[in-house]
Amino acid sequence: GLGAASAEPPPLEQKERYKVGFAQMESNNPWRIAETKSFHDTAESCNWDLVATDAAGSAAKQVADVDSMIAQGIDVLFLPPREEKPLIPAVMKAKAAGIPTFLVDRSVDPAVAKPGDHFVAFLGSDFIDQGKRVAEWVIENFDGDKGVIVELEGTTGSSPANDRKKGFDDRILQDERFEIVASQSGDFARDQGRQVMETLLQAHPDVNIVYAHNDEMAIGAIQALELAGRKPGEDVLVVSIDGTRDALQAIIDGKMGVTVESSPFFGPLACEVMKRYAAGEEIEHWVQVEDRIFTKDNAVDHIDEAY
Ligand code: GZL
Repeated sequence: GLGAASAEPPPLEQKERYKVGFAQMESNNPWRIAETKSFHDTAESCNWDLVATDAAGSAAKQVADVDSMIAQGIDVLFLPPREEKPLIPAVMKAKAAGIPTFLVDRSVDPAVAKPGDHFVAFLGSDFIDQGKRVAEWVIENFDGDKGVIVELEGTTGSSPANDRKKGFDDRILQDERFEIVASQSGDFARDQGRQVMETLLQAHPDVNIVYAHNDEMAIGAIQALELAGRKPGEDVLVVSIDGTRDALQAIIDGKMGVTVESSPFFGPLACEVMKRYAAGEEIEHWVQVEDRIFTKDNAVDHIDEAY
């Protein structure tokens, strides 16, 4: 079978140096690049010999990359699974190989793979809460009597896309002023966000709120809206998640209303949790990251630390 029957994740013995696998999914946006840099920047201070791969947007290649790391003999695996289901085999193979795995920034289908069993823990944000907080900001700050919403979804099948949709939709639809007239994936990418926004704008010229699951797509949507003669921040409200530099600048420029932080800087947290685990400590199944909210009131205070 794929994995040992034991309900415990494999142990991690304390060592001078650790051979650490980091199987990144892609590097096509500032968020991903900042996350990867965070792991490289942490390696020396955490005594890691880092084995880092990049799957260029392919879940299948990400699985293959994990296979090759297992073959090379890593001590521990940090995995940001691109999509909830296709990355399950990678988690199961690492467990079968006796390699403790930490899921970072995204998770896998909880019906199949469990923290404290198939992997040690998930390190990341509460994506449902992020979506809910964006909705609450819209409810609070949208002053029209009818909100016509276009939603730009993240990567299909990824946990942030699933949960940011659930969190936002469930909360916003509690207020009868709002209607979601279209919801389509832009794969968390700026240019796809722009293209999808162009298409949806044709179909829904009365749109006055755009909810993007990440800032890259929000920036793309702003480009599409301006190309069509709309005035983001005046006749259409753009809201999103991440806290990238370009989004904070758009907020300062009055083109974007809010972004809820979803920090990419996982290196230090990964180091701390790995060392606690190696020391034999019980690790909580979800090592949750707290997210700040950035609006016109505080965007300028945080732009220097943004990426
Ligand atoms: C969130 C992460 C998401 C970011 C996007 O932890 O998985 O993936 O919000 C990125 O910008 O593409």
